Parts: sequence; structure tokens; C-alpha cells
Amino acid sequence: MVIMNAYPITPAEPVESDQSEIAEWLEAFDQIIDEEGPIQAGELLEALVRRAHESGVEPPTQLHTPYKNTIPVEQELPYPGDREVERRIEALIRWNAMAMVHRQNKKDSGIGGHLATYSSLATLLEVGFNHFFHATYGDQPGDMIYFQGHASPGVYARAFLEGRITEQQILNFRHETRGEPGLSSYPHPWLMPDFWRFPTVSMGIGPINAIYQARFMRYLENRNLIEKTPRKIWAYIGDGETDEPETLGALTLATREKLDNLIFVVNCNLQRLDGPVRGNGKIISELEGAFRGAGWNVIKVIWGSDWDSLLARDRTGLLLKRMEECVDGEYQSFKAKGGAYTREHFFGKYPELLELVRDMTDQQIENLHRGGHDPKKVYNAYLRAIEHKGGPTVILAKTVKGYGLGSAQARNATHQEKKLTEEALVSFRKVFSIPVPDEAAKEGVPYRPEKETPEIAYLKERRKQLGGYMPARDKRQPKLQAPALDFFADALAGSRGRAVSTTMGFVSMLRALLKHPEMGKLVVPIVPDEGRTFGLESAIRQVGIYASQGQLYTPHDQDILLYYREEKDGQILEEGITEAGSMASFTAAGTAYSNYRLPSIPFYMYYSMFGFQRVGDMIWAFGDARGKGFLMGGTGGRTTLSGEGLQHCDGHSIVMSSVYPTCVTYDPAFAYEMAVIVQDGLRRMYQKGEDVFYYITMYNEDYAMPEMPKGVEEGVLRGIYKYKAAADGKPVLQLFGSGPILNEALKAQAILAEKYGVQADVWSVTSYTELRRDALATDRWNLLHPAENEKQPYILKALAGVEGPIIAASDYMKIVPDQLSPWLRERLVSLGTDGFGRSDNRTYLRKHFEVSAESIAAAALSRLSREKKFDAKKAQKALQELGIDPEKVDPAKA
Ligand SMILES: Cc1ncc(C[n+]2csc(CCOP(=O)(O)OP(=O)(O)O)c2C)c(N)n1
Ligand SMILES: [Mg+2]
Repeated sequence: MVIMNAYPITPAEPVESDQSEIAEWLEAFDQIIDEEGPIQAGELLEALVRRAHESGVEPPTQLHTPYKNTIPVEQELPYPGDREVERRIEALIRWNAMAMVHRQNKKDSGIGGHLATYSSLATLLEVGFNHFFHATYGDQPGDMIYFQGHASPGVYARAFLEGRITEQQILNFRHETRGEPGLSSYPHPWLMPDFWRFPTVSMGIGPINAIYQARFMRYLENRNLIEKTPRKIWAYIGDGETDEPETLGALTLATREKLDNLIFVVNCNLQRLDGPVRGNGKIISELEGAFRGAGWNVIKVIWGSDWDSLLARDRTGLLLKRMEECVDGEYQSFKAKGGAYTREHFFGKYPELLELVRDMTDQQIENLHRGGHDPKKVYNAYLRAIEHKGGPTVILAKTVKGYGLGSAQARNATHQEKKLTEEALVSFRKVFSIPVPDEAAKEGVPYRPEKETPEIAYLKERRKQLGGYMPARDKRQPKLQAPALDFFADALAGSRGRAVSTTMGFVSMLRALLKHPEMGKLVVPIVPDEGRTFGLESAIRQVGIYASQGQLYTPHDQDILLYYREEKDGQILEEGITEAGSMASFTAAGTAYSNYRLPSIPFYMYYSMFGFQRVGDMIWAFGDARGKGFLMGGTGGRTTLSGEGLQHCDGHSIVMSSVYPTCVTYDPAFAYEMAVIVQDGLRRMYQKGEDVFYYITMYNEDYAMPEMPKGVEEGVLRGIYKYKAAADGKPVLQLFGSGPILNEALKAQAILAEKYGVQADVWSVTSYTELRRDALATDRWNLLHPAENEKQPYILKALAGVEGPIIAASDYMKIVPDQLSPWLRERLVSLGTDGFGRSDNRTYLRKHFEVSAESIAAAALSRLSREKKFDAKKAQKALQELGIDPEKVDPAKA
């Protein structure tokens, strides 16, 4: 039996028990540790706990260990690096990180940047850079590092010393738009595509993405798409950041999946932006409980080596008691107020502790380091972490926010500190013995030694040993050949009268793609427990659900064809009910083309209501990361999803998707439109290498899917084409429809013609978003080229010579067609589903939201009458005939 987290258990406060008996037991236990070792001692404890349970004794739940380092001093290995040279390198990096922010704010006040985060993180990163972070394993990708976003100045400063970032870039930190190379504020692959890989600065996104990245790595390994190597994923996280639900929300997945390729390092500087993270408690202990409870291997690095001898001399345990009784608010004050204060208020509480530090000066007390600033402690923790088998590890490293920033250190305001006073600059230089010349020091300018000093040589050599510089992102685009459109022949042929939904149409296409000789294995279907909603059972049978352990049970439905099939090399990521987790998987799969040089093609199918509005920030980061793939918004439309009501019926995801610069949105009505769009998406993203991703709505209304008319492909992709012309060829009116509401427009066309003698064309609008983008780009070009012939946006070209007002209806909000108002002006009347949803059937919902065929016909007649093309009285009467109540409540407000 292997004990994952063998640790000494402090017995609960004895209640009137026999102290001497307890002492005897402890002595016996100590003997077992000495003679048999910690593993056996742990096994004994486990056996005792089991026996206690059997005997009805409730043993105390033990999620916390004493407030000291997890690794005992005697088990530490010596530091393998040259401590002195590494100290000087770190000092240079600290200097440049500080100088970069300081100078920029002197030059351009308010430009921002952070000094305090990196100053607490420096040693934690440097030990990694010098000894742990592998750039590559042969031709296999190496470790992946999620950097704390606000620490980016330190990461730049290192790259500057490595010679990868120029002085001009450093001087243009946060000056990105001046026609000269600059540096982005935070890790943004969009802005620095050969440097940053993982956007992390929106708190919580880094940690959850790191967990699912580690899982995705295993998925690729288990499916034999990449080699198994010892590569690790390191995520550096702020202690304040752990308040985000995304940070801690997926911890159990990491244990369940035994992700020993994952290491979290929490930079516990005890502060966030406004003040202490847990002034009245201890964040390290709280996190220890949370991670341990979730089954993680927890390594605490609380005290630096200079505490070792004090702890060794503390025979009574009083020092540990004092450490445990202090809350973080007090620990913060000790670092903010210095040695004398710490003597008085920390050690001074007990005369014995004062005695313990009697021979130390105040300065020496002030210099008692926290574990996260001690390379040897950090090194040992990292070593344990990478050697740990069977599950993820978290290192809880205690640090000081604003470490070394003089009067800013450990102050509540330190996070916002952007500039240092001259006095602080001098002190900074002194504390770290920064080897920069006087001039540079006084001015706070960046400094890179001109010639190859021992520091620079060492730094480069270490990185060479570890495979190369980091962070670095591979910009190359592995190219795939997209299948030709006729690969989706079934969808193009239509359903031959059978009523099916666009969702079913899509699932058939997905199943075909899964069989594609080259692309099939690269497809990654992702679903958050809605597979049956989308009719994925057949795909589950076809390629199986990924289960790292295989299927340990016989599924109860094994005897039916479409049973719940789990496989070690299953292809579907069935995530359970977590849209955030699914989005994180989508992110790992959608960026694998760069991270693993494996262009996996994710299709993430979900309830469209629980996408952009639920995990929108993660989608934003996906765009930043240059992610590719297909977001498939299922059960789309406020009136098409019947019965589910206000929290489910989506009439706005298309509005939200439109704000993501690299998101290409489509709202198709028919299976052949879906086929044209998906084929083109594969071509653009994976063949042409464009850094875009797709959002495509899918609906669950069944109707006959027509065969693709000739020559509509371009219109489908640009966003609009004429689907059904007026019968007599003389339309006075244009009807736009999207998704299933196109059918309502077609019915309205018939009503108008048959009952009112009004002829209309019907258009399928697959993307208002793309039409608007094209029109905006055309207008911009026209503005910038006044001397050249004006160009026409596609929407106006498509409508050239077309008469009459336009009634545009969709199952989304009116603002969706309104996107074209600048070009269609008063011609455009938008009908849409503004307002909270309801539970009812489609007929009633469409009536309520005024997007039914009758509502469209009524709007058309009303509009024509305003233009004096239809008698107003007749129009009013028509409303009545069509069952429209003019005094009905406005659904936007209902
Ligand atoms: C989602 C989100 N909310 C708020 C912020 C603004 N913010 C930036 S840093 C920060 C405090 C970070 O504290 P912590 O995680 O402890 O990191 P530290 O700087 O202390 O290392 C906040 C609130 C953000 N970046 N992301
Ligand atoms: Mg913090």
C-alpha cells in the first residue's frame, strides 16, 4: 500500500486522558519511524484509523499539518546550482523588472505595471528556470508554464538578459502601438505570438486551464497521438487568485485522473490587491486543507533555512505554537515593520522565544527568510513535486509581497505601487547587491551587461542544458488538407422529406469526420453531459468516451447497440456538468497545434445559453491564445427550445459571440449551410492556418432539410443569399430569416402572397456578424482612400437592385439584424426575441416574441402601409386576421 500523503498527525487536545500513556504511544511511534521508516509509520496510522472506525471511534479529520515545512531539514538535498551566481542573476532580473515598470511610469504616468508580484515570485521562478523547466524532450514538446500574469515584468527581464528581448522592447513596455516593437502588459499570445503561450491574467483562468491541459496531455498520450514523456505542467498562481471558483473548482479532476504531470505553485505572499488574503486566518493552512481534501500531494514551503536552527533549538515546540497562533495579518505586519517589531510582537509574546533570539540583531531577525525566498527549500520542494507519482502536487510557498521594495514591502498598497522613490531605489540596490553601475541605479534604467559576464554565461548554459529558452511559443502552423465539400454529400443532398434538426445534421457530419482517414483521429468531441440532448449516442458507440482507466464496470446497457462505452483510448471528452472544464478542454485541444504541434480539431457541443454568458472570459482567453475549433451552440434560439424557459432559452449568444474579434459566427437554417460552413472552417483554420474559431448555432426543431441549391456557397459563407424568390418575380418586400425562423419567413411569404397579394423574396441570413464585419472593413477602406473608387460592402452587392423594405427575423435579439442598420437604414425592420424566455411550445413562444410567420407577415404589411404601399386600414385589419393583438405586452419587458 502506498500512502500518498504520509504526514505526522498531532493528536487532538487530550480530554482528561492519561498524559503518560500518550507519551508512551508517541515514543513507540517515533521508534517505528526511526526503525521502519515513514512509509511504514504511515501504514500503521492508516490501520489504526481504520480500526478506530470499526470500533465506532471517530478519529479527527486531519486536513492540516503543523505550520512548518513539509520536507524535514534532514531530508533536504543540497542545492545543485552555484548559489552565488544565481543570486546575482536573480538580482539583475529583479532590477530590470523593477526598472522597466518604474521608468515607464516616470515617462508615462498611469501606464501601470506591477512591481510587487514578481518581487515575491522571483526565487520561485528562478529555481525553475535554472533547474527544472524543460524546453523540449528530443523532438517532443517540453514542460508548459502558466506564469502569474502580473509577474510578466520579471519574465521579460529574464528574456532581456538572455538576449531574446531588445532594450527597445523593454523601453516600450506597455507601449505597443507606436510602430516600434514593444511588450504587452501581460501574457498574451495574440500580441506576442512567439513568446507567450498561455493567457493567465484574468484570475482563475490559468489554473483551470492548466488542470485540463495536464489531462489533455494524458488524453493525447493514451490515444497514442504523442509520446509519453516526463513533461510537466507548472502553474504559478496567486494566493488571492485562489478565491476564484475556477482556481479550486476542478481540483478533484486532477486527482481522479492521477495527473502527476501537474504542479501548482501558489505564491502565498499573503496579500492580494486591496489587502491581506486572509488577515484573520492563514491562507496556507486553508489551502492545505482544500488541496489535501481533494487528494493532492501538498508541499508547504513556509520557512527559509535561517529558521532551521531556531526550530531545532526549540525543544518545547513553543516556536511552532507561536507560528501557528499568528494570523496572516500579523505576519504581514512583521514584514512591513521590520526586525525590532518582529522581536517585540512575534518572539516577544513568550519570554522563552525572546531568549531564543537574544543573540540576533534586529537586522538578522528581519532577514529571517520565508521559504519561497530560499532557493534550497524551493529546489527540494520542486524535486519532490516532479518525483511524486500518482497524482498532482501543490507547493504552497510563503513569500513577501513587494519583497525588497523598501517602504512598499508587505504594505497593503504595495500591489498598486508603480514607481520607487530614489531612497527605495538605493535600498533595493543594497538589499540585493545589484551589480548595476551607479548611473543606471540612480536613474532606474534597465541594465544588461555588455559583455558575456559569468552571470549571463551561466544563465544561458542552464537554459541550454534544459533544452532552450522559455517561455516560447511555436508560431508554425501544421497544415492539414480540409476535405472537399462533397465529403458532406449527405448534408448537401438534404433529408429527402424526413424531418430532422440542424443538430442531427451536424452529428452526422461529425460522425463522418471521425471516420476521415487523416482528420478523423484529430477530432476531439467535447460535451458537458449533454450528449444525449444532441443525439451523440451513436458517436459514443463509434469512438467511445475517453476514460483514463478504461471501463472498470460492465455498463448496464451493454446489451443495446448504443451503450455507454468508455475506453482508455476513447475519443470523446465527456466532461460532466462543467462548462468551465469543457471550455478548458476546448482550449487545450484548440491550441494543441502549437503546444504539441498536433492540430487537434475540437468540437465543443453545449447548451448555447451556458456558453458565452457562462464562460465568456475563458472564451476571450481562447481567442487571445489563438485557439482554433468549433463551438457548437446547441438548443439555440429563444423560441426553438420549447418548454425549458427563462434560464435555458438563448436569444443572445450570437450578440455576445460578435464581440470576440476572432470568433466567426454562423446561424444556419439548413444542414447544407452547416456543411458549407464547417468545411470552410476546417479549410480556414487547419489548411490556411488562420487563427480564428467558429461559433455555430444548432437547433433542435425537426423539419425537412432541402437539397443545396446551386451556387449558394459564397452567400452562405459571406452571410446572405436569396433562398426563395417571389413567385411572380416582382417583389415589393424582402424577408430575411435565420435558423428555423427562416421557415417562418417562408410561411409569411406564402401568407402575404396568398392572402394579401404582396410578393416578397426570402433570404437566408447565415451571419449578420460576418456581413457587418465586411461592411465595416469596406467603409474603413473607403474612408482611408477618398481618392479611389468607393467599394461596396457585400450586403449591398447582394441586395443590388432589390426593392422594398426588409423584415429581418431570427430567433435572436433584434440587435442581431440591427447590426446592418448603417447600410440598410430605414429599410430595415428587425424582429427578434428580446426579453426573458418562457416555457411553452414553439407556436406560443413565437407568437409571444413576435417572430411567428403571422408576426412577420403583419410587420410586413404594417411597414408597407407606412410607405404608402399598402392601405393602412387594411393593414390594421390584417393584424386582427393574423391573430396579432396590437395592445399585447412588449415581450422585451415581459
Ligand atoms: C478575474 C480578475 N479579477 C480581478 C483582477 C484584478 N487583479 C489583478 S491582480 C489582483 C490581485 C492578485 O492577488 P494575488 O492573486 O494574491 O497575486 P499577487 O499579486 O499577490 O501575487 C487583482 C484583483 C484580475 N486580473 N482578474
Ligand atoms: Mg498574493
